[in-house]
Amino acid sequence: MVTKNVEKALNEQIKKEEHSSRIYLAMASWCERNGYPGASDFLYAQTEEERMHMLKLVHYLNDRGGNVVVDKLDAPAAKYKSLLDVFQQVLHHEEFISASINELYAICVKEKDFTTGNYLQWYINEQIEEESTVRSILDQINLAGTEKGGLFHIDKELASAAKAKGAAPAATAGPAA
Ligand code: OFO
Repeated sequence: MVTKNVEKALNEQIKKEEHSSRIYLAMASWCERNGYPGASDFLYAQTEEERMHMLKLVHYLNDRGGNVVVDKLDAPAAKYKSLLDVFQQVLHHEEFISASINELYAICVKEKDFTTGNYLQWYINEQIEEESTVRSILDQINLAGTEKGGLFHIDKELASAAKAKGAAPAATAGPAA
């Protein structure tokens, strides 16, 4: 059984992971409408990944005898100034999530719940990887500046990165026949 404090903190993280999924959905949609199909595919794939992060915690909390709360969520921003703005916000959000997971880990240590602390190690490693990926995307966007050819190239790279994640291209994705 998890303690009440760990249950509460896990539920807060579940909410944040689901919210991350919605934030990236709004960004993916903006990119799709604004001529960045590769960035769009990348962010749609990220939407799915965040949902998976949320579901992993839901299953874990249920397995440990806790009660999952499916809470209401705020609407994410719908407009962005540029591709740079989108990825700056992604980094800002991922840093917020990393801090939140660290805080959750600290609660587990305080409550002597080393099983949950151990489980969270996967999330800690995932955050290191995600932050580093977003930082290198931002470096490339900053290098390209407003140069159209550079941004076009970055978008192509993001399409390949999305493909590597196993995402279907947004332009061709549709309901199964
Ligand atoms: Fe990258 O956020 Fe989930 O964990």
